[in-house]
Parts: sequence; C-alpha cells; structure tokens
Amino acid sequence: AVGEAINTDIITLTRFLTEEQTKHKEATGDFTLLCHALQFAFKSISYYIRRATLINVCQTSQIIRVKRLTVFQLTGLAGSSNTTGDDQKKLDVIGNDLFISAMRSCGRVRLLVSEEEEECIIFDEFPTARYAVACDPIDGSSNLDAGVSVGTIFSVYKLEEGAKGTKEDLLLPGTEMVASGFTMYGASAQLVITMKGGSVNGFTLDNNFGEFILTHPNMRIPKKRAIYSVNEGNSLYWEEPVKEYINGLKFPTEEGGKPYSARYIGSMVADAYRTLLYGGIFAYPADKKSPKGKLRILYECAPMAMVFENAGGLAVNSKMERMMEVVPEHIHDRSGIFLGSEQEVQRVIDVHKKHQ
Ligand code: AHM
Ligand code: MG
Repeated sequence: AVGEAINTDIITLTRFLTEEQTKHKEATGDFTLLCHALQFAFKSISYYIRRATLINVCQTSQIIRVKRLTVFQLTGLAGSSNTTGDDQKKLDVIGNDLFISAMRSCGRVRLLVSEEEEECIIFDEFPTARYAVACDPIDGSSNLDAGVSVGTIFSVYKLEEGAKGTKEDLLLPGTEMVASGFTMYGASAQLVITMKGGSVNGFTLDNNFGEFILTHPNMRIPKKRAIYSVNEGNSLYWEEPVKEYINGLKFPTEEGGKPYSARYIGSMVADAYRTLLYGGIFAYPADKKSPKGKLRILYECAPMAMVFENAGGLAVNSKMERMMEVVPEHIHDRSGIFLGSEQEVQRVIDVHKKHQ
C-alpha cells in the first residue's frame, strides 16, 4: 500500500537462533540444529491444526464429498492407508508423530519424553547425541473440537557427560533445562522461548513468509494484576489455604478493595500466554482428589516455570517450593502449580505460610 512502512530487517527465529549461537564461542551448533527441528515441528503442527478446523467445518455443513477428500489427504499424508476417513488419525496422534519425527531426524536428541508416549523414546541410532527433550505435543487437546487454542510445550535438557541414555537421565530439576517454551495455535501461532539465564522472547508465525517473526522481544510479566485463572469446579477438593486464598481474591476484606477477574480457558498454553502478557496468576493446585496435582512436571510445569521466572514472575508447587527445583520421581510425574506475577504468587505463598 502507498506509504506503508516495510520492515526490511525482520528478525526471524532462524536469524535469532544464529545470533544466539554466535554469542557462545564454545557452541558446536548442535543446539541450534535441535531448535530448527523444534521450529519445524511447531510449523507443521500448526498447519495440521488449521486444516483440521477445515474438516470440522466440512463435517458440520455435511459436505460429505469434501469431507472425505480432506480426511483422506490428512491421513494419507500422515501415513495411513485408510481411505474412508473412519479411523482418521486424531490430531494429538498426528502432533505427537510430527514432533517425534522432527526430534529423531535432527540427530541431536538422545531421549524424548512425550505426554502421548508411556515410555521414554530412546534414539539408539544417535548414541552420542547430547540432548534430551520433553514435550506435550498438543496441550489442551480436550478443547480441540471447539476450536479453542491449544499448543505445544517443550523443555530441552543437556545430558551429563557419561549419561547412560536411559529414562532416569531425565529425572532432573527444571534448573537443569537449557531451554524451554511453548507455542499457542490461536488466531495466529505464537511461540514463546527462553534459554537458561536468558530473556523470554515471543515470535508470531507469519503464514505468508512461513517464518516465526520476533514480535515480543524481552517479555516481562507485570508485577501484579487482578486476574486469577483456576478450575473452580475443583474447589470442593481444595485444601484450606487454597480456599482461603481464592476467597480472598473474590471477597476482598480491605476497605474499597475490588474483587479479581476470573479467566479460565482450560488450555494451559492459552491461560499461561494471557497471564504472561497481562499478569495475574494461573493455578492448578494439588487437592484432596489429586494429591499430586494434574499437570506434569517435565513437559508442563517445569518449562512454564522457567518461562515465568525468566520473564520476572514466579512459579511454585503446592508445597510452596520453587517449581524449578522440583525433581520428578518418574517421567510422567505430576505437581500442583501456581505461576504468574511476582506479587500474586507471593500472596499465595503468604497465605500458605500462615497455615503451616
Ligand atoms: P492435556 O495435556 O491432556 O491437554 O491436559 C492438560 C490441560 C491443561 O492444558 C489445562 O491447564 C488443564 O489440563 C485443564 O484441566 P481441567 O479441565 O481439569 O481444568
Ligand atoms: Mg497437557
């Protein structure tokens, strides 16, 4: 358009990763290659989620011919010979397969834990690969059919010299992560990524370029904000401190105090992304029904905790321990979690301290 200012010096994720690598003199390029594979996984998962939305539209308007065609293409591409569309591969399976394939083919990953896989995947074809990855390929998948945002959560660990290449190598605290982040496939695909000791950067997938563009450099979470995000349907099972804390937000006792706003999407990536941008708190506490909590440490709690801490926020478990220091007992271990703005999480900690 006339007068449109065109940025001819765009920072793509590819460029960002190259610049990060040159900052580390000792870097071999392995980590950068692994990140390129992650990038491809995000782009392809994002693509199939968009196509699936198309299938849903076709189904509801009952354009059977189009539906068949689309379903066939989707399963065909994913490697199934089924042509009727009857047992169409579910999107979470496709997301999982895309992620595994990307991690395997980059040749830099020794171990991979996925929410969708009971066992840890060991890439024996790359015995000297030095990285381990944990992922939830499509988090929030119960929301998929409604077209609500879902995303991928990931954490990257560098294996110790002499690691045996078994799943026990991954029973590490979050402080051992070299990188973590998540994507959110919403109106656009967003990627939030952080490296150990670094800042948090947000990228937006430009579908025309097919590139993630740096749109949110150095993200900082506001110190406080009156928004809370929790599944209140579980309140019957909550422990006393959690009840007291949430009630305190809804029924402020101080003179002229305003109640907090409630926001709960039920898709951690979306609730976390909003919390990161606007501030507030996201919680999935451990409770009487689920004493270990619901969310998984390796690929939900720890990577989110690193993002929030590096953005200036806080993250703790239900024992009010620093989430980053929690060591999982097994690869799919769970934890209660509170994460968000520094002052909001501090308030949770204070209420819990009172009860000790
Ligand atoms: P999933 O990995 O099976 O999708 O489950 C994780 C999801 C999170 O995205 C979300 O925060 C939480 O489960 C919602 O749980 P609930 O429906 O119990 O509120
Ligand atoms: Mg999940």
